[in-house]
Amino acid sequence: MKPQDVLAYPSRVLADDQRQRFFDDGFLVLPDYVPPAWLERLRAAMAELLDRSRSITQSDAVYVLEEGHSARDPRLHRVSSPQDQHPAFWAFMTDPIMTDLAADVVGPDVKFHHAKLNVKSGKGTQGFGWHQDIPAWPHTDFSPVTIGIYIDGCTADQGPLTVARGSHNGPLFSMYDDAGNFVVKIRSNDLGWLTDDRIASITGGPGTTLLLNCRAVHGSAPNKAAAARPLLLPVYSSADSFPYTPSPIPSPHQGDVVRGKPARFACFDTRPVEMPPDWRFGYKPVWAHKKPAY
Ligand SMILES: O=C(O)CCC(=O)C(=O)O
Repeated sequence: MKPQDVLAYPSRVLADDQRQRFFDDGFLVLPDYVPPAWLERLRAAMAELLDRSRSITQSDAVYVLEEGHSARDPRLHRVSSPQDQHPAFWAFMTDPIMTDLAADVVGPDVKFHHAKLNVKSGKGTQGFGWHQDIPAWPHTDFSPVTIGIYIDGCTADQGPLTVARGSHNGPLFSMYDDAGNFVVKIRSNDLGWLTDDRIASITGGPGTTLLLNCRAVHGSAPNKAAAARPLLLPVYSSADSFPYTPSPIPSPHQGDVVRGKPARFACFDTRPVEMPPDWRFGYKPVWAHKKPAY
């Protein structure tokens, strides 16, 4: 669904100016949006996953390990599809606290695509170079939104997510490197336009929530602080937005309509999108191309 059609529906969670700011800037920050009871539940679920990762010695389809990971001191960069690893995550992602919020920016019919939990353990080595998300999972339109929740909050030294204001209205950049690897990183010579005054660094207390349009240029530095910086990142789209390609982070829940009703017709935005590699026979994750990723 296109922004002008989304805006024709009444808002459920956001004030009108917040909604407009999301469409103008390509992102919106809601300080302390998720209440403590939910955060407690998510923390307990995350602790279980961290505990399970003790038996893992190499990054796999679920756990991306951070340097120094061991059974005694589990250290994670990411958990892929946390909603398939612990029911609390799926309960949260399908609760109106999330689906009504998503509806305010994608329209009343909301579809789940995928999710990850970027744990970013303390004193870490891995960040995320400047990139755009949509070339990794192209859709028929640009409605997909990532809703990021800082479970424990995020300070400036914890590698906060940084976003280039208004970049969702600019071009999509190549996510391939010169050798043809899909590295999900914009080449430095494509970033001449990125001046400091355009960069928003998203910090905040526990439960602070970020809505991020799928075209927005963003990234983050490694977490240099002692404490981990868990950021839960479910992705939703309008129900009438359909992915062109298999998801790099698959889930049995991909395509579930979590609010409203399924669409019978697809919405098309004909601005071009670079296609990712053919992942039908397996996904080579970004972290497998090089280390550290930032
Ligand atoms: O966790 C972060 O700091 C950045 C995450 C990100 O950019 C991504 O997963 O696409």
